[in-house]
Amino acid sequence: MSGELSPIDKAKFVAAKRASDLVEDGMRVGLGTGSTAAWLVRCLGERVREEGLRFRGVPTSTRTAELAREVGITVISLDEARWLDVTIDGADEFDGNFNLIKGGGGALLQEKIVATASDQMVVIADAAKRVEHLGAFPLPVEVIPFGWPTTQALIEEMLVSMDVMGRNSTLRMTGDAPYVTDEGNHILDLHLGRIGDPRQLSLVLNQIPGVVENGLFVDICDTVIVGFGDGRIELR
Ligand code: ABF
Repeated sequence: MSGELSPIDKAKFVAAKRASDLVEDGMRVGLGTGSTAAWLVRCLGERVREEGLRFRGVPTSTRTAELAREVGITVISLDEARWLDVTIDGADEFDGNFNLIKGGGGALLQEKIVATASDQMVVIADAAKRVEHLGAFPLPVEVIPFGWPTTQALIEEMLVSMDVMGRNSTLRMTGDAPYVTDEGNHILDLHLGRIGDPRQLSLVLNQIPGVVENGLFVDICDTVIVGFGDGRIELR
């Protein structure tokens, strides 16, 4: 399945492959979104086909749901599962305290709900995602379309009193139109440079009317499996 891969894809693949071994018969498993999570879904599909592994997956996006069905995974909704044994997902950045930035793929809302409903969250990532301080990757914030420029202004005003370097934000676009999430919302990407206190920022962002959820995952991730281009993995 992995064939001849570029170093970055190899890193994602080996992390995903190692994480796929954590899944056991009977489990309910949150399936993340993004290119690393897609490797995980393919690896799990292979185990279903070749070993007869029986588990149920709760996808975090329509993209992941489609791929999971395609590779033979039994897909159920979070309503049916209620609670999950483990969620395995990618990330855009992770720091030494397992704080994450997620949402570059636009699926942060379902990803956060599913991860929070899990006994364990395992992040799979290539080594380039490890950072000293979160924030070089723009922080995605999902906002209601109604009045989004007002929400954006409120966010930028609030950032003045936060421990961050940059303060501007951009509406994520798909071509000429605003990007629309699976829940029908838009995404503002906050260009912060460096986030001094992820927990505080996350709490304050979620108090602003119009903000649905933000891409900071604090105290949610339990383990990070890091993949390297030469095929090595590290468990943290
Ligand atoms: C999802 O996919 C995200 O929350 C994150 O934005 C992204 C990571 O993508 P990739 O695995 O393609 O780098 O997990």
